[in-house]
Amino acid sequence: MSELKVIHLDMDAFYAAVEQRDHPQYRGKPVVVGGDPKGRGVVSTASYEARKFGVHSAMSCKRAAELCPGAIFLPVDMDKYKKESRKIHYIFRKYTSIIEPISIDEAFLEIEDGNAVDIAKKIKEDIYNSTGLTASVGVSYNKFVAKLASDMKKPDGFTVITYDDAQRILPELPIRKIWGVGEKTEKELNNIGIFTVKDLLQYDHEFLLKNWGRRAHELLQLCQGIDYSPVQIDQEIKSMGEETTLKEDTMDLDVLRNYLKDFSLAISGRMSQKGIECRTITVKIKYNDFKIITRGTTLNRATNSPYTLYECASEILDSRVPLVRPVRLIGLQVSNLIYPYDPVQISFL
Ligand code: TTP
Ligand code: MG
Repeated sequence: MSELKVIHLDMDAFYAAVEQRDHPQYRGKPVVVGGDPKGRGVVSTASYEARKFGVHSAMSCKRAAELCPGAIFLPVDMDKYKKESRKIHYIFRKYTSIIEPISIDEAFLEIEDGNAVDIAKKIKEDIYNSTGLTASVGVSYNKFVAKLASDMKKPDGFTVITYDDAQRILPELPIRKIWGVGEKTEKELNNIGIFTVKDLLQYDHEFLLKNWGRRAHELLQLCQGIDYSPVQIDQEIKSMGEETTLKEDTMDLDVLRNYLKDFSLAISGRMSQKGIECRTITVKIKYNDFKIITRGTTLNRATNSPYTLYECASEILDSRVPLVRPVRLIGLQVSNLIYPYDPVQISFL
């Protein structure tokens, strides 16, 4: 169980690093990729120089420009990042067949034969030699600890955490570092006096299990460095969507369009985080008699732009959804998903 065999790799400031590689004049400077400084759009990522000013992913570009007035704003060049992502995934495949891609720049690898620490070093070097980009790498005995490791010395980090190291390191960590502890759970735990992993481990386990059930069990396991989740090869989802049952049934197109606008933004955010694009966009409507209709469009070119999603969705709503009765539910779904590291495209490298 404590054998070091899992590697987690995550590229550093991925989109910004690609731009700095391709434009030497931007190296060492605060670079923000995504949107523009006039306040349109959101930050996809920021170089480490810009992060010192507090700029981070998903922040509005307007806010980023306020925090870092000298920032260089660059548009997202998805095709370029996808090409790099494919190169990186191609490198992974030279070393192991057990790969779980997590996003455009991140993956778990399991090493069955050989020394995972040596192999991880080789992969990191190989990535740098073939792309000129740095990855932060963690090696450990399970996925959870390997990810903690890769995050520890970013950027350009290389961290190995053994089982004994984990027993020493984990108790000192803030509880937020544990998988599944988001803002909401962190608050709940803080409210009962739990701020660190040690606090949780020392808390009355019976109380936690009684009140939180399975969630507490999982949390206690992770806090002790236990994670049995396997590195899974085929984790690709086939579609993503959002839907809402309306507070009041409606036939008002503006109200329905507004939902589609929100859904487009939310889905596009989730797609761009994973570097996924879609070709099919589907609107779902449930009328107040519970009859459901779905109408979709397939595009020639894959996209993850919120504007394109919204344009297609509202076009479908306007022209292909008869408003014969009040609507009680509206949804938007994207499918025909294209993954950034899609192996069929390797021959184009
Ligand atoms: P991350 O790995 O989360 O971030 P990063 O590589 O830029 O920085 P680091 O790992 O060093 O902390 O995401 C990878 C890429 O995914 C990122 O370069 C841009 C894109 N992305 C978005 O477009 N929107 C987002 O909200 C996030 C988090 C990432
Ligand atoms: Mg990254």
